[in-house]
Amino acid sequence: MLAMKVNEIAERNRLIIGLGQTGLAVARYLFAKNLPFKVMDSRYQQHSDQVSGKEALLAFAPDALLVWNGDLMKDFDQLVVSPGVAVATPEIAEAKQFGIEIVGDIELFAQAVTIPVIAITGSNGKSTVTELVGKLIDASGKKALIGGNIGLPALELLDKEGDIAVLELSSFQLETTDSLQPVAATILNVSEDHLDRYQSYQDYIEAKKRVYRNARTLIVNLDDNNTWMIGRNIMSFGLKDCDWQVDVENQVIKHNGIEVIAISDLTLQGTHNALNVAAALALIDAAGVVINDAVLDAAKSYQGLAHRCQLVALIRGVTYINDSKATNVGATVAAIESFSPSFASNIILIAGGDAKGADLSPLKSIINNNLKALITFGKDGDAIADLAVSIEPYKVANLQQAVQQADKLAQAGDLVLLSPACASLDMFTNYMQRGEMFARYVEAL
Ligand code: UMA
Ligand code: ADP
Repeated sequence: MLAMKVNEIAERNRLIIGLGQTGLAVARYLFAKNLPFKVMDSRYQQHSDQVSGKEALLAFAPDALLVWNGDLMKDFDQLVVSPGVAVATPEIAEAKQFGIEIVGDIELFAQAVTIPVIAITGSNGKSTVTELVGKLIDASGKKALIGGNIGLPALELLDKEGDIAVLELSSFQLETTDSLQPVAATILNVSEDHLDRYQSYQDYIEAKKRVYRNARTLIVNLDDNNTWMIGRNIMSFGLKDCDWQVDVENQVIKHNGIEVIAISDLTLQGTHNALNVAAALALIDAAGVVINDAVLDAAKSYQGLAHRCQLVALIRGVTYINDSKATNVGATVAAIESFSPSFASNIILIAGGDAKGADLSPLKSIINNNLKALITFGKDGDAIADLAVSIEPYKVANLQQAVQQADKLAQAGDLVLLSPACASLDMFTNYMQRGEMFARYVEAL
C-alpha cells in the first residue's frame, strides 16, 4: 500500500488555496490524516456560491471554508496553493514575503510517496506520454498509477496499490514542488504557452526545468535545447542519432541504433507521436522496466486520447479531425506537419480562441504553405487570420459557423482540422466541450 509512508507528513497549520480538484484532494488527504486545515478560494469572496468543490468540502469539513482574506493568510504556517492560482497573486506573494511557506499538492505527494515516480512535463504531449507510459508499465507486468495534471490529483494515488507512479506535471505544479525525487523525469518539448501567467518565456522554461531537480535520470529531447540540462545522468530521444531515436528516413524507432518498432506499426499518427513513443520507452527504460515484446505491442496498439488529432467522421470523402486539445501554437504546427504528407495542401484549418499572450508568428509559414483554407473564430481569431497572405482567411463568429463554412469549401479528399492553437475558455467550458461541440456540428452536416 502506498499509504504506508516512510516520511510521515508533518503537522502544520495549513491553508489550502483554491477549491477545485486539487484543493479538494488536499483537504481529503489532510482530513484522513486528522491534520488541521482551512480553505480559501478567490472566487469565494462575499459568501458567493461560485466555487465548484464547496458542497463536497462542507460534507466532511463544515467549518473549513473561509472567505478570501489576505491578512488571515499570514496566520498560517503553510499555504498549499492550487495550480490554477498564481503564486504571484498579491495576497499570496505578500504572505510569502511575510515568511509563510508556499507549497503545492505535488510537494505533499512527494513527501509521502514510497514507490518510484516517473515525472513528465513539456508544452505538448504530456497526457499522451503519461497514459502511454502507464500502459507500457502495465504491459510489462508491473502496475502503474497515473495522475497529476492529466486529471487525477496526485494525492489520490496514495491510497492505491501500484509499483510505479507516473505523474503528468504542469509548470504551475512544478513551481511549488521541491522534494520530488523521480527515478526518471522528462521535459518533452518547450514552446510558448501560459504567457498570461509568466513574466517571460524564460520564466516558463525555468519552471519546467524544476522537474529535473533531484531526478535520477533526465530524459531530454535532443532536438530541443530548452529541454536540456548539462552534466547529469542523461538519456535522450529525438530525430537525430541518440538513445531512443525516431529515424524518419527509415521510418523506424531505434534504441542505441537498433530498430525496435516500425513507425507504420504504430496506431498513433504523426512524427510528434512517434517522438512521444520514443520518450515513453526512454522513461520506462530509465525506470528499470524490462522492454519486452508485450511492452512493444502495447506501444504499437496505443490509440491515444480523445481530442488529440482524433478522427471524428468521413463525410462525402472529407475527413474531419478533432484536435481541440491543441491549445498552443506548437501543437497546431505539429498537427499540420503530421497531416501534410497525407493531405498535401488539402487541409482546411479551423483555429482561434484565447492565445494566452503567445507569439502566433510560428503559424505563419504553415498557414501560407500547407493550407487550402483558414477559418478563424474566437478572441484571437483575427490575429491568426492576419497571418494569412497567400490564402484569404474566413472570419466567422463561432465554431458552428466555422464547421458550416468548412463544409462549403471542402471537396472529397480534403481534411477539415479543428486545431485551434488557443485555449477554449473565451467561448467554452474547456477544450473537451469545444471538441464535443465540433463533433456534434460535424455530425449535423
Ligand atoms: N481559481 C480561482 N481561484 C481560486 C482557485 C481557482 O479563480 O482560488 C480558478 C483558476 O484560475 C482556474 C480554475 O479555478 O481557472 C481551476 O483551478 P484549480 O487549480 O483549482 O484547478 P483544479 O480543479 O485543482 O485542477 C488542477 C489543474 N488545473 C490547472 O492547473 C488550472 C488541472 O489541470 C489538473 O488536472 C488538476 O489540478 C489535477 O491535478 C487542468 C489544466 O488545464 C487540466 N492544466 C493546465 C494545462 O494543462 O495547460 C496547466
Ligand atoms: P499536453 O498534456 O501536454 O497538453 P496532450 O498529449 O494532451 O499534451 O496533447 C496536446 C496537444 O499537443 C494535442 O493537440 C496533440 O496532438 C499535440 N501533441 C501531442 N504530442 C505532441 C508533441 N510531441 N509535439 C507537439 N505537439 C504534440
